[in-house]
Amino acid sequence: MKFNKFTTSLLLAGLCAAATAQASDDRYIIQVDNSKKGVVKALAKKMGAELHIDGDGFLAATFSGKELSEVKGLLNNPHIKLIEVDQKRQLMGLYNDDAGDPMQQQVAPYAYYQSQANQVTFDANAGMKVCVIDSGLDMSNPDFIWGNITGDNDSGTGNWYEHGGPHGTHVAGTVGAADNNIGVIGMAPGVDMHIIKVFNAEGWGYSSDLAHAANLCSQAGANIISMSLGGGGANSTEENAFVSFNNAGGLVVAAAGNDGNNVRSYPAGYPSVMMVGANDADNNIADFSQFPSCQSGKGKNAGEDETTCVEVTAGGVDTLSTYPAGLATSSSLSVDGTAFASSAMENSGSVTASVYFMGTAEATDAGASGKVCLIDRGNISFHDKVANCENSGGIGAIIINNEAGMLYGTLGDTNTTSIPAIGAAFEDRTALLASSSASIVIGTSDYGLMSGTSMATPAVSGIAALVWSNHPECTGQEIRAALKATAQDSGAAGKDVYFGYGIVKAADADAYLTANGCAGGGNGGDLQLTANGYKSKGSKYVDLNWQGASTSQVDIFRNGSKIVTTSNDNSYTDSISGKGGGSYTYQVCEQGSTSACSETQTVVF
Ligand SMILES: [Ca+2]
Ligand SMILES: [Ca+2]
Ligand SMILES: [Ca+2]
Repeated sequence: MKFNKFTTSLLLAGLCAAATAQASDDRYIIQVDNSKKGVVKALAKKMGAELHIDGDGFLAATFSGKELSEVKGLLNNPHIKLIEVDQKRQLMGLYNDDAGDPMQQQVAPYAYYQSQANQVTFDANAGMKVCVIDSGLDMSNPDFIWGNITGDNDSGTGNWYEHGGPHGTHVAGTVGAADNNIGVIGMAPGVDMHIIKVFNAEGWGYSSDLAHAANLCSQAGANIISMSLGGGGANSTEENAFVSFNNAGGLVVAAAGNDGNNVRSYPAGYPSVMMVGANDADNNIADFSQFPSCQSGKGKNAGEDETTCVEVTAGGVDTLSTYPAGLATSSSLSVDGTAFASSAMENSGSVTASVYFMGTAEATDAGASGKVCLIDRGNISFHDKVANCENSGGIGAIIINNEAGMLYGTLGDTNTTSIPAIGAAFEDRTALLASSSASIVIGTSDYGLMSGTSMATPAVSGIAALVWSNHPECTGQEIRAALKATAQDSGAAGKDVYFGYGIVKAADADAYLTANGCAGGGNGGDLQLTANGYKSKGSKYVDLNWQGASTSQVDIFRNGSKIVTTSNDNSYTDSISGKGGGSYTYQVCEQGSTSACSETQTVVF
């Protein structure tokens, strides 16, 4: 049932990847009183410096071949306040994680800013509750308000508050990690959550199915169900459970899947469930994010149905969130006293030594003995490079990417090495090769990175709770429509199969609901529906009449599921098989839309 690529990037990369700086060779900043700058400039030039910037209260200059201590010695002048390395900033994403170590301070993940969660205040008194159906939430992580969290145990998977792998803990943190002074921050910080543990490291273990889990969410009073899981087959029992949840005013969110193809996964593929894809920090689609077509039905019933494909996306590439305590791996790298971005590859430990460049390290090299090996990516496996370093007497390994960006990787399932090995960014290669000594630390953390539509899904669920908490009078389907109406178009212009409507934006959705009310401001504001039920010869019929739709065909929904796409001739008669009474809700929407719709009308037999 669950995606087999859930944990594509389970291994944690350096937590400060986006925040560290590179010291460029021999370039320094000199802080000096403006009135004395002329004197210092002359002195610096005399020492052979190449002046780059004559700034307000500072100079920036290159002193070729000279270290910081040498420059300080040369420029021994009372007017100089400070001399420091001129840090060269790396290219960053459009959105970045906060700088710092989440074990020491709170670090907001990039998606928090990308989705405007920082611009909307969560109303904890609105009664929002998110039900997370996943692998449990481990109580060892300190970044949750545990008094707001409940769950259901099951004999198949054990206690909900003990993890069955870090996935569920990571997902829950994205929804609702606390706003405090440590860890990360959820999209709806501290929101009430109900945890249903349906799988663990051994796989799917729940004694029943998602329909049962959905009912437990409903019994717990949840407004939102968040499912970072999925699989191939549709199942009417499951689908009915989600339709019922929606009809009671709820919202159901699920992951599109991580296979990078156009397969439609379930539960996300059900019309009742909002399908979420993943984007990165630069507003690009994740290469793993599935993109099923929006075509559904066969023959004359075939048509566009936007509820069967990706509706929106959120950040899901290298997402920083909570782990069971100590289960994440963190790394740090500094060379000649300057911190550089890194990613932990394998083996824990802390080493400091001179560096030795081994090229691509395709053979052992006695020169590496007692040193930290600097190794270029390419030609042979990461594992064999590290093994050649270790077999040469090397005590640590830094593998440098051979293309732009950070090198993320592991040494594989049959790792025979024991020395700490980290990845480094290609952009830092020159500086690393020019360095003399390096310190590598690989340790454990309570916070780490994962990638997947599994990470984008709780972002959308949390944003829905955040927005909804400010508009508690709205239904889940109205929140869903508002998130789509205000999503930022990305990728190909207009709605597309990768992004759906685009990247969710909390502040824009909040403003949209404030301006337009729960029904929104779409074309559907004018769509009026009446429904009249009657029985004839033992069968139930409902005459539907509507006005105000602008498309040539309309979609008709019964109990939250589309029953037909029919011509926009203002009337349709639905027939319901089966004896007995019952209550049925109807809605008419412009074709392919779930936002340009009439109000819901209910018929009771
Ligand atoms: Ca926190
Ligand atoms: Ca769907
Ligand atoms: Ca688009």
